Amino acid sequence: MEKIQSTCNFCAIDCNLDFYVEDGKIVKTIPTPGYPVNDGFSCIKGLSLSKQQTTVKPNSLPKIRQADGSFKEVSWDEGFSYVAGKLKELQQKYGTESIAGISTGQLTLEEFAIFGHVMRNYLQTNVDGNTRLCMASAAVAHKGTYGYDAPGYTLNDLELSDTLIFIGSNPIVAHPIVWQRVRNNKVPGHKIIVIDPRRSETARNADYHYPLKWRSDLTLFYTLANIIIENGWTDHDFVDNCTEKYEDFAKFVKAFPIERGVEATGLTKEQILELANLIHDGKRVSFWWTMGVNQGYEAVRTAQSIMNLALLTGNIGRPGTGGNSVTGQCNAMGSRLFSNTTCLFGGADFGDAAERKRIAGIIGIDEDLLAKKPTLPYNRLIEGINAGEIKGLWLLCTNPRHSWTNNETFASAAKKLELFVVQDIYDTIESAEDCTVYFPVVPGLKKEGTYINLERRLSPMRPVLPRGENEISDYECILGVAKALGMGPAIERWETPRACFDLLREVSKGRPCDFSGVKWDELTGSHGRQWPYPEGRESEFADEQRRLYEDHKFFTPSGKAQFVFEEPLENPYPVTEEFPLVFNTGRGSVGQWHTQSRTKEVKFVEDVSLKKAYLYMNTKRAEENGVNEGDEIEVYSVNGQHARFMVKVTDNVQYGELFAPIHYIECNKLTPSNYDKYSREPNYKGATCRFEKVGKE
Ligand SMILES: Nc1nc2c(c(=O)[nH]1)N[C@H]1C(S)=C(S)[C@@H](COP(=O)(O)OP(=O)(O)OC[C@H]3O[C@@H](n4cnc5c(=O)[nH]c(N)nc54)[C@H](O)[C@@H]3O)O[C@H]1N2
Ligand SMILES: Nc1nc2c(c(=O)[nH]1)N[C@H]1C(S)=C(S)[C@@H](COP(=O)(O)OP(=O)(O)OC[C@H]3O[C@@H](n4cnc5c(=O)[nH]c(N)nc54)[C@H](O)[C@@H]3O)O[C@H]1N2
Ligand code: SF4
Ligand SMILES: [Mo]
Repeated sequence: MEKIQSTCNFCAIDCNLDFYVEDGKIVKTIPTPGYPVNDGFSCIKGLSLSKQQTTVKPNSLPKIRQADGSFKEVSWDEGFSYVAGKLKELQQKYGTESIAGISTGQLTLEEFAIFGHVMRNYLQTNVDGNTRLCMASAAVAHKGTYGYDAPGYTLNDLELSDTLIFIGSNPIVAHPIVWQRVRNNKVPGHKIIVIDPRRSETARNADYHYPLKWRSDLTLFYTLANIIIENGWTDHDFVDNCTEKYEDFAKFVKAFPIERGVEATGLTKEQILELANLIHDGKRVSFWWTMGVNQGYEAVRTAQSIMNLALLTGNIGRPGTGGNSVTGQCNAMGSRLFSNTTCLFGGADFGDAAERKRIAGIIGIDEDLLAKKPTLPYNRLIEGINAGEIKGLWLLCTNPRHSWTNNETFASAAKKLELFVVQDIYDTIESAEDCTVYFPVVPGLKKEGTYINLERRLSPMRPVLPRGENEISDYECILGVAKALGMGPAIERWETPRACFDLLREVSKGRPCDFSGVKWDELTGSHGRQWPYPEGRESEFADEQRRLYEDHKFFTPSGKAQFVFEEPLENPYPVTEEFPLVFNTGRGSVGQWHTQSRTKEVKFVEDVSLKKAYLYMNTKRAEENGVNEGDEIEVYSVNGQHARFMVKVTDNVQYGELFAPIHYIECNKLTPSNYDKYSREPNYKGATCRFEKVGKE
């Protein structure tokens, strides 16, 4: 029996697992003991990865749609030439930007780098990723406050903090290992605080829960800042030496007296004061935010208002502190820096002349062939397809027919495309229904590459299972199309994931994310490596759990962190008489993953979760409307759509909200086409709605 260590490619924890393989089959999976992230633990999703052995069809070939609507199976070479030919033809006929790509934070570093190279550099067009649906707000917020998209914490900080504040974050369901680490916390009297309108699983297990009104976080955090400043609780030593714009910020938050906070959040004066005192009393306060913050109409400023509190109280760069964003997908951190979509490889702006020259030299192309501007954001791509401006789309490792906000807009777009390539491990996903080409690639268990987890740790994916006939990876598939496009010398240095990894190592040199000291072979079977890890200085960075900002130097030109703030906006979807309820959305259970294409990989999920869409309704609301557990309701959204759900009655949601798990396509039928203005991330948790009970047949 052979033991192969690899990385779980579901969530951003990037647990490492030891797969025991016999005769080409996984016979046992054990979370890697001693791995600094998950040390012998994992959740059910990682333990169930071996089910891909049976759920993913072996030896599949590409399929091309024929004139009569049927599919014809073709060889990989035919598939590559067909797609390459069509991409070029569309560009010639309709213009360079008439084709686009949508990528993901669930591929390896090497896979989205080569995709970004082919589509953004060589074909000079737009590629966005599902990272836009998830981490874009955090990325923009980090850049503004810290000067670079660099969350500074290490997971150890969860064990070292005396005051842990989770904001719009439900780790018990979404990041079980984060919760495991919280439970390992031995600091005497440490406090767990949750800020979430819903009494989420995490809120139910916390010491304090502040059930504020939806989208009122920004006003709450400015109010808290005002209380802290007025009471003289500012850490002046830190603020004076390490930050800029404090005076302006202090002046600005004067307009947020406690009454304003009470009015906006629905919390009492006593609750807000209690929270301010908890922050002040803590010696090591850490703030952790996730999608309840990132997915709003003023998400970037809200994320920054959290970082402002950390700066104000000097809770950064020390053990157990930080204004910390928790990442969602296994490699969202990698895609933010290396997908060539919103920044050059390694994080610089597209206009940075010195970086352009350096990067072009490393990857072996003419400088002019590097992408010249950030990609159009996701919503502009979908709008562009619906407007008939974009005619070709290459979609990989994401399922927007289900996950995109106001998802009927994707359904109509998919029907308008002349070329619609879907590259996935399951041809049954909703997005593949209207595709014109389907590329079946192998799952993570059969490929190699690198992931970067939420605390900046590079982690290896290594092939666990042998490949069958015709089985190729995403990397090889993209490379195949690249060659068929005639990229010639422009793709010569990209022959394998390992070669690509070496290019990216070189590219990262001198950047904040410098991982030039991480070698492919050394990463195999290792404890992973957090960036930065510069070549030649390995001994300085030998510690396995490192945090940034310990030296109090940030990545802004002045080296100081910035207070960034702005007057809160009007909610674009306030509750009204017509739409009196908030339509809150999020993760339903530990075993369910996003659009559920991979749920078949997870043990027990099929048995314990409902096949049909459901949502949660407050007990009082249900009683008033004569709705019982198991009844069906039709929900009418402010976006003009309606959909049917089964009701679960609970006191864990507020009277004014419905909570719909995202794992059913009905959920995003009802979410709005509305975005944060800086990050263009969808306001996924912000729709309003009304409902009617459906008579039982
Ligand atoms: N089992 C499982 N785990 C997952 C995933 C999965 O699909 N399944 N997906 C992964 C991914 S990609 C991501 S991004 C993460 C997401 O992880 P989380 O962000 O933790 O999960 P969500 O349930 O989307 O949202 C968290 C909370 O935000 C709250 N919320 C809604 N509106 C507001 C508001 O206005 N203010 C505040 N403060 N809170 C609000 C919701 O009530 C919800 O409890 O999970 C990752 N882990
Ligand atoms: N209302 C609402 N909507 C949301 C959210 C929310 O909180 N509320 N959250 C948003 C967030 S944070 C996210 S991250 C998105 C997620 O949305 P999606 O990315 O659309 O969801 P997934 O189901 O993870 O899709 C991944 C796809 O990749 C395929 N796949 C798996 N492994 C491989 C591989 O190795 N190669 C290839 N080519 N394919 C593979 C899977 O079969 C699946 O079809 O949803 C967003 N949508
Ligand atoms: S889904 Fe996340 S927590 Fe669960 S095993 Fe995978 S990486 Fe670990
Ligand atoms: Mo996500």
